[in-house]
Amino acid sequence: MRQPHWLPLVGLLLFSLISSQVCTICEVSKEDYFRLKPLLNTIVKSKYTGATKAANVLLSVRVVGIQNQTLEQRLLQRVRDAGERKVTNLTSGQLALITMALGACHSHDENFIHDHHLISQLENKFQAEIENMETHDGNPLTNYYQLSLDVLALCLFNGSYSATKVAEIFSPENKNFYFGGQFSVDTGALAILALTCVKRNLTNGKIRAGGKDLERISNHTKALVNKILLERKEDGLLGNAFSTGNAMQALFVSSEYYQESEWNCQETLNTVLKEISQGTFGIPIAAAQVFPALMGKTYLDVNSCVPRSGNFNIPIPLPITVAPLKPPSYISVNYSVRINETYDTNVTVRHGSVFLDVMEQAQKQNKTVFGFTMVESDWGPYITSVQGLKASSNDRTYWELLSGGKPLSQGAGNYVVREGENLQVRWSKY
Ligand code: B12
Ligand SMILES: *[C@@H]1O[C@H](CO)[C@@H](O)[C@H](O)[C@H]1NC(C)=O
Ligand SMILES: *[C@@H]1O[C@H](CO)[C@@H](O)[C@H](O)[C@H]1NC(C)=O
Ligand SMILES: *[C@@H]1O[C@H](CO)[C@@H](O)[C@H](O)[C@H]1NC(C)=O
Ligand SMILES: *[C@@H]1O[C@H](CO)[C@@H](O)[C@H](O)[C@H]1NC(C)=O
Ligand SMILES: *[C@@H]1O[C@H](CO)[C@@H](O)[C@H](O)[C@H]1NC(C)=O
Ligand SMILES: *[C@@H]1O[C@H](CO)[C@@H](O)[C@H](O)[C@H]1NC(C)=O
Ligand SMILES: *[C@@H]1O[C@H](CO)[C@@H](O)[C@H](O)[C@H]1NC(C)=O
Ligand SMILES: *[C@@H]1O[C@H](CO)[C@@H](O)[C@H](O)[C@H]1NC(C)=O
Ligand SMILES: *[C@@H]1O[C@H](CO)[C@@H](O)[C@H](O)[C@H]1NC(C)=O
Repeated sequence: MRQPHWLPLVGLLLFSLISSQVCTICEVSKEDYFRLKPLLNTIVKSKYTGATKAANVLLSVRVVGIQNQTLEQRLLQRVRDAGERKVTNLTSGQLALITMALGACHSHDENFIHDHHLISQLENKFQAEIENMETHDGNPLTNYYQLSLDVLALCLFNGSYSATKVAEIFSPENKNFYFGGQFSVDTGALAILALTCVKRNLTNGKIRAGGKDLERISNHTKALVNKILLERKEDGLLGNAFSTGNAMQALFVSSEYYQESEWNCQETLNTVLKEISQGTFGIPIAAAQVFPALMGKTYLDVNSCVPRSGNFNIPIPLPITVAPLKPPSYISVNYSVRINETYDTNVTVRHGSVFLDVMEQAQKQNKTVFGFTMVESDWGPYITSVQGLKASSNDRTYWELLSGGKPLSQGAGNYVVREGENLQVRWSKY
């Protein structure tokens, strides 16, 4: 029996309809896996003390499919510790990351999520964020990056949340998408992942909602995608090197909202590979955040992991760089604290010192003027106060780090200072 001649056409039409829904993904080819080796080294060699850092890394390790039992057990131990003991002290986003890491890839730790009621605790923390917004001029307890993580985790692990509320708070004009007037690519990217998950669940018909929510969520996603594409730099980075991995994930899952000509994925990928070779992602959290996208994976894949074939451990001859033995040399920089007034000083530190060394040196000179406090975070030391003046989420205030008047894209613990530089910590509003 002959098939009607139009059948293949229907097939083609269906195929193109479906494939337009499917993500356009570029990923590192197998021959280039060796270029990811620095990321892997950073991840396996690090000591993990903080639970959320371990969670972020575990999430990536699982989503990417890195097979290393020793590493996974080490990370898991840290993450479980936090899930058992300190849940009340975690921020909402920290708990969301821990939940996603434990739940990723249907590991046995899913029972842990259930036994320790992590989902209902996350629902409460998300609720508390929203209540804080209602009482503090729209400011959440933490930030929208974390609210996005919350919605993502609740959506992926069948927690309850209101799609209407999500559609309401994630409006792209909301001030929480901006720091000092600048669109935060990381924040927008995580929001797109969260909104996409919610949208998929709405279209599945598994959760109830009006078509209005779906339409608003689609509109928000499209607007956020446009904002990310506007932050594309000449070399293809989206925002900066540290936001690019998150932004790639977002663009992978939202390809129905932009034209292929609007984003050259391969160019972005190549630039990220170049940044890897320059040591840009030298801290585990940075390596963990960029890794999934390079393998064409996103956080939405946590429930459908496929074990990796091919491995990153192709032995490659590492160039042996012998550091020349030089006597320690010193450099001096101009360091200032700006509140309403500016207090400056000339600080001398060893060559190769970081911003934090400068701050400590200045603090020794004059504790009243240059005294500061910090907390250890996943990205390193976060400066919380200078001259006793404390940063506050409720007031959207923080201590901004600058060099030559320009904000730095690294923290005090990682930014290496240079001779004659004008460094500043500035009391700022975001
Ligand atoms: C929100 C946010 C902020 C907020 C934090 C306050 C708040 N209300 O939440 C504000 C706007 C104040 C901020 C400030 C800075 N940030 Co910021 N921030 C973020 C963002 C978008 C989310 C962080 C988060 O909540 N993570 C999730 C939770 C679960 O993890 P967490 O570890 O508990 O989160 C805390 C820390 O991350 C800390 N934090 C936020 N930013 C930074 C930066 C550094 C260097 C450190 C050590 C800690 C830190 O605040 C979070 C909330 O308490 C990330 C994006 C990303 N990809 O991670 C950028 C990000 C971490 N920030 C970055 C930078 C560079 C800074 C600044 C150094 C900018 C500057 N020039 O001053 C300052 C920090 C200065 C200081 N005082 O030490 C970079 C770090 C890159 C790197 N290699 O180190 C990121 C990755 C953005 C980017 N793509 O460039 N940030
Ligand atoms: C696996 O992880 C452990 C612990 O982090 C590390 O010591 C080891 O070198 C890793 N193995 C490989 C093959 O990367
Ligand atoms: C939680 O935080 C409080 C106040 O910061 C502290 O006293 C308490 O020891 C912390 N609890 C845990 C389990 O870390
Ligand atoms: C969430 O619910 C869906 C459909 O009801 C189910 O297929 C899925 O396994 C559930 N996921 C988790 C993590 O419980
Ligand atoms: C919601 O969507 C996520 C991601 O597609 C999926 O893993 C989850 O099972 C869905 N939940 C429900 C209840 O459909
Ligand atoms: C979504 O966007 C379309 C086109 O810009 C607009 O007509 C529509 O009113 C928007 N829908 C909602 C619910 O905001
Ligand atoms: C040091 O920085 C402060 C604040 O930016 C500036 O006022 C001062 O002129 C600088 N000093 C020198 C020697 O450059
Ligand atoms: C800075 O000056 C303004 C205006 O005089 C004042 O309202 C504000 O409290 C001052 N800020 C600080 C941190 O001293
Ligand atoms: C800072 O101090 C060093 C050493 O005391 C000196 O060589 C340098 O000229 C000073 N720099 C400035 C800008 O005053
Ligand atoms: C610190 O600086 C302040 C303001 O310049 C000054 O009044 C104070 O005497 C200084 N303290 C020390 C210990 O040098």
